[in-house]
Order: sequence, then structure tokens, then C-alpha cells
Amino acid sequence: MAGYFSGVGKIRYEGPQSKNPLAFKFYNPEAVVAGRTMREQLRFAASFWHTFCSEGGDMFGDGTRDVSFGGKTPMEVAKNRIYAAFEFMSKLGIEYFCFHDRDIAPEGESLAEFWANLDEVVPLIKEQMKKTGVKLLWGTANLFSHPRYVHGAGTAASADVFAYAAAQIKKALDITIELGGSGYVFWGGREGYETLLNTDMGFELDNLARLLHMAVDYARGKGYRGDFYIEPKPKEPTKHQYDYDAATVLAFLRKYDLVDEFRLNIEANHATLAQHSFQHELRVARINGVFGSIDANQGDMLLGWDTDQFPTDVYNTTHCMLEVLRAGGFRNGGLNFDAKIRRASMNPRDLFVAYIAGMDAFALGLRIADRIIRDGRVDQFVADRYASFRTGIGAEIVSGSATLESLADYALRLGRVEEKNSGGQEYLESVINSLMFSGI
Ligand code: XLS
Ligand code: NI
Ligand code: NI
Repeated sequence: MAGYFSGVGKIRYEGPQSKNPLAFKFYNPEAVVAGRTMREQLRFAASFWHTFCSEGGDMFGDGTRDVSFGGKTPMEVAKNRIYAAFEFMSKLGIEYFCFHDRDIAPEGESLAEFWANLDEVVPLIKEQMKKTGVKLLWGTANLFSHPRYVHGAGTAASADVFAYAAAQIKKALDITIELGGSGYVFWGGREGYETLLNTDMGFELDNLARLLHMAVDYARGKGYRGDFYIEPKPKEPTKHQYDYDAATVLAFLRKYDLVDEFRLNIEANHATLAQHSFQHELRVARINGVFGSIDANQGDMLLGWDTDQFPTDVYNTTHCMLEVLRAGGFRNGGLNFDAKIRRASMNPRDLFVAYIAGMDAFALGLRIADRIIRDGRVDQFVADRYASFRTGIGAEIVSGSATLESLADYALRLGRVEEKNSGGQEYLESVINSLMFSGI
């Protein structure tokens, strides 16, 4: 078979001097960084929806890409798409993929028809996985596109819609398990509200937790050992989404006794929408022991919506990889390019170029993060900053032996207290720059 991307061969590492747009400049899969190969550290994944399903339209304009891959019927399109996807990932050396149920098969006229369609394509996916060695990072159910989910899925006001969502989750879990997926994602696109006037917020959140408990019980009962993830996002498509940001999701997981089963899938552009940095969201997840996986993209700082651009900002990938390394690396998660090429990027090779740019940006981020850790100046600065808590009264505070009274007695004897330690922000930023650009 000629293939769908016959104009492009296997993408190889050619080094930073290469001017070949179809070569890696920094991502060298077998090079070892921080004790593992880049391939193992970065665990890149392709998103089925943006990469192989999206025609590239926006709310004002039609698509600029043909993603039928020569198929004439919806089932033919679905099958051709699968061949195309595995060809694309193999050429790039991407080892994982992520999908929504709706991405891989047409929904048809009924749930039964949808399931029959899924049953027809899953063996094909399995065969392609075996042939190419590409694995499933995570699966999910699309509980936001169809009009039935206009008021939510797990937080719907209709019990029938809730049941339909449960059915979709059950099937998506079955497929994830069958394909050996290492994760399953819940992104609550419609789980939120447009107005509080019509919303019983407490009841909706109780219901959402009920659904998540059912999903965990079901999958664990089937022997699933992978991760469950919640992907925080503050808004869009709804005005307010319940999974607003990492801290909000944590409070929800703790309240409903789900924190032992769930980790977070942090998406860069969702952090931006919540007015946090990507690093902040990752840090919150890491220090609370729920760092799981990453949707790698970037937003535009001047736009207030989820532009899902390919990540090329190396400061961001560096700060991200610092958090990943400090978390001990990925376990079941990875870097899923939940990213789409711009509407105007209609040259067929733009898709390859975009992935190469994103993978190179993360390769750089990984290398620089490793340098920052090995250099030690930043860590030393932070350690010194809190040094007063390691001896004397500080050690008493940390060990729990100090009380409000003992601290008051101590403070009365101190006389004038002044903070003399600089925060050193400019110094630290210049250290990062010198580590980033020392080769120039
Ligand atoms: C949308 C989300 C979505 C999830 C999967 O903004 O990022 O793509 O990752 O449902
Ligand atoms: Ni995402
Ligand atoms: Ni998103």
C-alpha cells in the first residue's frame, strides 16, 4: 500500500545545525538524559481528534483540511483514518496515541449502532498497534459534542442523559482495557453551568462523583490497573467548569474519597485559561502526589480561548520538564499533543513540521531542565532561603514541638526583626538564561 503520507519518509534526528524541516534538531530518541533515553522520558503521544479528525475550521470559517483519507462512507473514513494515523505516528516515532470513542468510529443512529461500529474498528486498531508497536496512552469518552449533553453528562439534569453517559464510559473503558491503555481520562467539557439560577451545584457535584466511583469500580473489577485522570479546565465550552484547575479538582477528589484513584492530566492551555502558569498547575499536582499526565500544547497570551497550539515556547517546556523530573518522571502518563495546526497551515507537511517543532521543544526543555538540576544553583538558592527552619526555633516549628506560646516567648526576646534575604528573582532568571543559552 502506498500510504497516506507517501511524500514523507521516516523522520530522523539530524542535530541542531540541520535545515531540513522534516528532521529533528533536538529530539534524539536514543540519547540518554537524566538516566533514561529521551524516548522514555518524554513518552510522546498523538491526539486522534486534532491530528486525524479535525478539518481545521473555526467558529467563523470552514475547514481547510480533508481528513476523509479517501473514504466514501463514514465507516470507510474511520478505517482509512486508522491506517493513516498509524503510518503518521510510525514515521514520527511517536509511540503512543489518545482517543475519544467518537474519534475512532461514527456514532450512527443509536447507541447499539455506535457500539457495533466500535466493535468493527477496534480489531483494526489492535492489529495496527501490533504491527507498528504504537501503544495506547489513554482513552476517553466524548461527553460534550452531541446535543444531548447540552446540560452536561455526569452533571446533567436528566437521568437518561446520565445513563447514556455511563454507557459511553463503560464502552470506552472496555476498549481502553482491550487495547492495553495505561490511562483513562475524564475531561468535563460540559460539566459546569451557564447560570446558577437553574443549577443545583451540590447535587450536580454529588452526581459527578457517583459516576466516577461507578467507573472506577467497573474498570477495577475488570482488572484494569492503569491510571484514571481528571483534566482540569476552567471554562470553554461552558461559562464555568467544575474541574476549574488543579487545586479545585483536588478538593473535589478529597471530598468524595476519590483521591487515591485519580491523578491529574494537566493541559498547558487550560492553565492559561485559569490564569495560572503551566508550571503552577504541574507544581500543585506534584506536591500533592497526583501528577499523572500532560496534554502538551500552548495558548496565545493575547487570546482568551483554547487555541491548542503546538508547544514551541522553550521556557514553558523547560519549566514543565523540571516538574516532571522532580516528580520522578512519568509513570503511566506521557506528553500528549492535544494540539492542532493553525487553520492556515494547509500544506500537508505542516502536520509533520508541527509535531517535529513540538517534540523538539520538549527535547530542549528536558535537556535544559536536567542542566538546571545538575547545575544546582537554583535548588541551592531555594534550600538556603528556608535554612532558618533547619535549626533552632525553625526546627522546632517543623518538628511540631513549638506552640503559639513558645513562639511568642521567643519573639519577645528577639527585639527588632528584619527580613534581609533577597528573593533573588532576577538572579535566578539570569541563571536559567545562562543555562539555556550557554552554547551560543
Ligand atoms: C479540550 C480538552 C480535550 C481533552 C480530552 O479542551 O483538552 O481535548 O483533552 O477530552
Ligand atoms: Ni486536553
Ligand atoms: Ni484543551
